[in-house]
Parts: sequence; structure tokens; C-alpha cells
Amino acid sequence: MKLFVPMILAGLALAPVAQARVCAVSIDSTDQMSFSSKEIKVAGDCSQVKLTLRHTGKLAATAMGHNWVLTQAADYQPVALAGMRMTLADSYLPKKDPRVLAHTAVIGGGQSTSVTFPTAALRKGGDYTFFCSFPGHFAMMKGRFVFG
Ligand SMILES: [Cu+2]
Repeated sequence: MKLFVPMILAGLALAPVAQARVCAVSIDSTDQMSFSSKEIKVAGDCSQVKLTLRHTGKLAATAMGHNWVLTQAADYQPVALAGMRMTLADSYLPKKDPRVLAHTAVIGGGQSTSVTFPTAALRKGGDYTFFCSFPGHFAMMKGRFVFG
């Protein structure tokens, strides 16, 4: 966060400037191929989201890996199906696909990871889905992402 102080100084000089607000949310995943919640809400005044994914199980990433992927609801199934043809190194996601709004790495039991992404590309009240793109998981491991 070394950029933060210059940003504040710039904000003072050019006020009014919207305050940067990083909102932290977290979700757990398990050896039972599940997420701990079906809905994640982020307030509309958050400029960035820091999503932390924990894997509370014991199985390795190659057997029961999980990630957290965000897309528009309409893109969720096509992206998940395309991801099944990719590898663990690609996080089971098509490379540089603009439909992927944010995603974490794939983790195994006992691990945790996070991703920080701007909300600038999100529409307030838009219809977003989060899911795990590990092959075969997306039907069970999905939920609604609410912004606004
Ligand atoms: Cu998974």
C-alpha cells in the first residue's frame, strides 16, 4: 500500500475525490465439494473487493482443488465448461478470458488464497455468479454475488 499516501495527498489537492474503500469478504470450501455460503454481498461504495478463499479440508489440490471465480450470471456455465478443458496451472479457466471478472488460484486442503479486484467493471444490482472451476465442481459450488 505504498501508493496510498500519495493518493490521499492527491485527494486533498483535488477534493472532492471518492475515497478508496477496499471491502474484505471471505468464504470457505471443503472436502465435500462445497462453499460455506450461497451468497456474497458487497456494498456499492466499495471501490475494491478483497476476497479470501479458505480450503478447510485435507485433500490435495489435484484431487479436491477449489478456486473462486466471478462472472456475469449468463457467462457462468460457458466459462465453467471451457475451464474443464484447461489445466490446474491455468486455474481451470480459459486464458485471458474477459468474461472472467476475477478469480483466485486453485488451492488444496489447509490452504488459503485471496484476490483483490476493482468494482469499476461491476454494475450495481447486476446479476453475478461465483463458482469453482475445478472440473465437475461448478454445479454444486456456486452462488450469487451481489454488488450494490
Ligand atoms: Cu472446487
